[in-house]
Amino acid sequence: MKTYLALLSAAVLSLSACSQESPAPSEQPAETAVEASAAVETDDVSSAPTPSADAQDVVCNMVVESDDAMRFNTDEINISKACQEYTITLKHVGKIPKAAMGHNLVIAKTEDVDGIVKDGAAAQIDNGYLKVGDERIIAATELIGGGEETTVTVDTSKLANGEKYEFFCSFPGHIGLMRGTVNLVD
Ligand SMILES: [Cu+2]
Repeated sequence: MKTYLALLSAAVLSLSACSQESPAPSEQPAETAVEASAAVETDDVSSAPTPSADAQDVVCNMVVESDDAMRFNTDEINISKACQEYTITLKHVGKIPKAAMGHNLVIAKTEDVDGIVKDGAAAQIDNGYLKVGDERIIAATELIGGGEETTVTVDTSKLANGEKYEFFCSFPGHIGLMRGTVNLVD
């Protein structure tokens, strides 16, 4: 770039030298062009990639919808390893109240899902159908009904490479339709 600028400057100088008879205003556009090039080079340097700049490009949140048909609107959640925290907003776009069609979004290892759901059913609705203090749960939203929404933040340091994770709803009977995979991605 500097070589290019040097050449360009040389060209402008030689142009000026050879065109003494030309009216002065004709030199203006050429000089403006050089200044514009220099400005572009400065921008390039200031926007050079850094780790923090890359991290800002990563999306660390997602909205998941649930409905009166006992469905999530996605069957996978992809969490980037670059996210220290990942925020999931669960929306219930249906109309049926929590007591009859409540949904939550729970994340756990696949091997722990059945146990969490079983203990959750026994925990009753007041506890959001999750056993209090269940350490198998990596993250869980509260239980919501139609028209409501809630948010949970996932601490991604709790997710390990090579491990299988799922998200699901622990409302009794919902696991059959309301579960999907959680993938840790680059
Ligand atoms: Cu549900």
